[in-house]
Amino acid sequence: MTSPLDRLGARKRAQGVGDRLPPGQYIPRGWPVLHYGPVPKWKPETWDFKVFGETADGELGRWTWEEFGRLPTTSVTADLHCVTKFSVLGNVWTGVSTRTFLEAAPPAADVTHVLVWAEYGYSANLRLSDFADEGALFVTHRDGEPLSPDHGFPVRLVVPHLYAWKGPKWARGVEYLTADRRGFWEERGYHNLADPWQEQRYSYQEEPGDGPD
Ligand SMILES: Nc1nc2c(c(=O)[nH]1)N[C@H]1C(S)=C(S)[C@@H](COP(=O)(O)O)O[C@H]1N2
Ligand SMILES: [Mo]
Repeated sequence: MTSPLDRLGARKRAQGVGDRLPPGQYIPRGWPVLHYGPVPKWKPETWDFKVFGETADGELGRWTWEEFGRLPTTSVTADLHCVTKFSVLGNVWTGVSTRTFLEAAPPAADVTHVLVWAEYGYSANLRLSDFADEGALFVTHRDGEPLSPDHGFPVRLVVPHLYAWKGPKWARGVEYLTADRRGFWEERGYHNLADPWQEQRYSYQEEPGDGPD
């Protein structure tokens, strides 16, 4: 007799994803749209991207849309894991590396965390090391196509090694912090760290030291 777990393993192998799907995740049809609140209207004349908070020189980093468009871009192939359990595999993300902003507007020496801010006050907090991960990009394109408005046009953060709520759509800036501060979903019961391989879904699973009180 095959157990339900064996059958699950067989199905994943049949889909050719093997060990690539984190525990509890499934592959949906297409690319679902998921967010809280309305899709913001994009106004290129007033749009800007800011790096603020505890910068090394105390100055603000600011890019207009035109200036943002002149930043170097890079591509990363990665999977997207939503805490509601869908995973969209093999996306080719193109955008500006978080490291580009860390170099252009460096954080002060005692910065440990960042809050990434988006339209309407959405935010997600990240450890500086997670934010600086090689795969983390402020994404403008997926599979060579510009993001659609509901997927975050013009710019969203993607942090492939964490659950997708850590990647704000319609991103507008980064705040450098010298102490951790919970973002939008982290204040509403989601795990502070969000590693899908450890199934860090909810704040009640946090261990001492995983997050601020
Ligand atoms: N601004 C904003 N970004 C957001 C969210 C949100 O509510 N607002 N939801 C997050 C969550 S929970 C997920 S799973 C992904 C979904 O991205 P998608 O709609 O492109 O699949 O966006 C993330 N980014
Ligand atoms: Mo999500």
